[in-house]
Amino acid sequence: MVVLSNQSALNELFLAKTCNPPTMFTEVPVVDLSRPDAKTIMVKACQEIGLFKVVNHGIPLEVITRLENEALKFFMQSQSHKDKAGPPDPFGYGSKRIGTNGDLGWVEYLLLSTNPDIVSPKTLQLFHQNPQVFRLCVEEYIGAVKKMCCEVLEEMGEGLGMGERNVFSRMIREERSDSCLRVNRYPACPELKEEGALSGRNLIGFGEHTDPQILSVLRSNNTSGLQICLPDGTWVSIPPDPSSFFVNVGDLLQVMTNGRFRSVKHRVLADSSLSRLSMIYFGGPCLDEKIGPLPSLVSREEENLYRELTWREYKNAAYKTRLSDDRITLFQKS
Ligand code: GA4
Repeated sequence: MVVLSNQSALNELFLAKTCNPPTMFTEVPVVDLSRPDAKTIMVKACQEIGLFKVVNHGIPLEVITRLENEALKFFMQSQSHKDKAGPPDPFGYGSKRIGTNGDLGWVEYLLLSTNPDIVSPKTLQLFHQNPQVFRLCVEEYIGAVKKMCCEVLEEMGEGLGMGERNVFSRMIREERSDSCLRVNRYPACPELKEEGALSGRNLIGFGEHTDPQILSVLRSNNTSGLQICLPDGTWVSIPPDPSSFFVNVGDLLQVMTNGRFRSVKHRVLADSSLSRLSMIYFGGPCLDEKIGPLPSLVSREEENLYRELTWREYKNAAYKTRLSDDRITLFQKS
């Protein structure tokens, strides 16, 4: 359980203004991966919103629940036990602190590399109680989500009319692809509904940000909390759906599509009575991959909006920023 030790730290987690109950976004585009119109719907969604929901994704429910249960078992351990697997640098267990630059959230989490060769001593600690089972569940889940992520990226390639459909997916399929898995638990915060100063306020679980990688694939339990920022600047809540996956565009995909796709700003708010558990796969390329607008996606009349950087350069710079910073400007041409 996350315990915030002092009132000032807690205060930092409240949104500046008390907001009205958030608007539920009922128009989340739905991509049925088994249908021929999947590519058209996802391209439109990436251009207009930066997020869509995937149904008929082919990932067995057991693969999801096996990892979810193992993660819950880990989070239910004592704080001192969990802390042995942290702090994340960058992989391992973390609580309240996000990144290394002072961001805080009402959240505890596990960050894991998807590369089985990168097993830090902390990650070993994490697998300590039941090493085989947890590890197998993580590998099984990553294998399934990565496959689906590549399928989505190939549909996108086709939907964008690119000659080769695997331009994006091959970056993720690469053996040295720098992808990661994050498991977040947002504990319920009963103080939000009790009488008193905290009641009716909004508590930040994970502050607003865009994801730096190519594509993020999220699955959560049935607790709401995820919000996205629409192009007009309004924040809306995404109704949870544990049987589906939510896919959002990351910064690298915005850059490669020369701004055609939108790396969507999102955040998570804590709930007063329900805890939220989400598992997010961040699909990224190899550290040495050069990223810039793809010539096949920039028409003759258009200008390149971004310069070229390797993922290593962008990632190193991004990790020095605060969560809410606009990192994509690092790519912008001066
Ligand atoms: C946001 C997306 C992923 O969760 C993450 C995050 C990372 C971290 O938690 O260490 C970052 C954040 C994320 C972007 C800016 C930096 C790095 C925290 C932070 C303040 C794992 C990622 O790749 O970038």
